[in-house]
Amino acid sequence: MTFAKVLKLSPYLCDSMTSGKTLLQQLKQGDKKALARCISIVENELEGYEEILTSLKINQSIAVIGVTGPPGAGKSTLINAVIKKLTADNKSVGVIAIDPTSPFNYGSLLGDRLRMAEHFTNENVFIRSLATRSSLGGLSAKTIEIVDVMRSFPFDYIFVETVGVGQSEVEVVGLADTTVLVLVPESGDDVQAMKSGIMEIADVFVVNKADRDGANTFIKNIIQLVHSKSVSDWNTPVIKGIATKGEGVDELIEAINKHHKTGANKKRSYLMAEKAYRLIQNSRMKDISKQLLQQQIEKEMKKTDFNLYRFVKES
Ligand SMILES: Nc1nc2c(ncn2[C@@H]2O[C@H](COP(=O)(O)OP(=O)(O)OP(=O)(O)O)[C@@H](O)[C@H]2O)c(=O)[nH]1
Ligand SMILES: [Mg+2]
Repeated sequence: MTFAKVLKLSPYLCDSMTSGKTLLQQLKQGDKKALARCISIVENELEGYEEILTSLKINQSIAVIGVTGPPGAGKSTLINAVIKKLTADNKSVGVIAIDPTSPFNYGSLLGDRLRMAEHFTNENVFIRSLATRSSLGGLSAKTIEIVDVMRSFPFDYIFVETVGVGQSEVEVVGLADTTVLVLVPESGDDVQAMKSGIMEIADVFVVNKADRDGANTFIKNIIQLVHSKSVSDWNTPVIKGIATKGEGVDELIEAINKHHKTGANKKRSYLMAEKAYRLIQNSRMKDISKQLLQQQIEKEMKKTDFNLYRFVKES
């Protein structure tokens, strides 16, 4: 389908589109309205969404930074402080805050909005919340697609905030070039429990809320763990932060830039494969529902020669 058709068919595209320019051209040129429309089309799988995805001119050189960590660790506050510095330096920043599906985190969306609100009017900042649809609670195919739409816009940096609970912080690795893990002094027990997964996923550690008791001891422990686990030639920084005061923000930006220049490129094909795997999984499983399987199985089980493996093979 051509974009002329997309423009005609999609209810999300309005008349204000200037003639001759396609939505994707506008996206590439940094039109925020076009970006918002493309995201809506992709998010809601409206007419023409596959055409948008297959025609994207994805800029692989944009730094995509995953920011993860336990609920309330200060991820949004930190991103907020980083945006402040980057935009003062005339950089453009996109943020996707992935809403946790758990109702316990429901309030955080509103919180994020308020905390980041001061940037909503800044033309170099684009913030979007996204509901994950992944039933596993991890990285959803939708998130991958929307980050790629964002990558087709001339951002300098894209931040993806996810709440790291169990598996999900491991899965964010497949999405981001650089993964920042935000911990707080109280995270001690969590780190012990999740040690193996956590150490491998993070490219940069931030121990936030360093104004609290136990921060220095916790930082020392993290540094020890990081060094004992280090497998690559990337020297994983452990940054002491007080996001509410903007402390540690310069160091974080420096670490992100450094990692983007050195470490990130090495992971590129690995990350692509991770994303391809998830997208293929998503598209192949699209028509498969457990409910339907149960209905079919109930019918098949009435036959005396029912065999699950034959059933699967024939499905
Ligand atoms: N004392 C102290 N409080 C902080 C610091 N950074 C953030 N906070 C506070 O911690 C609370 C949670 O901060 P958020 O930025 O919403 O944390 P988050 O990790 O984004 O939270 P979720 O998105 O809900 O997981 C807020 O009340 C912040 O003001 C810090 O460095 N020191
Ligand atoms: Mg948040």
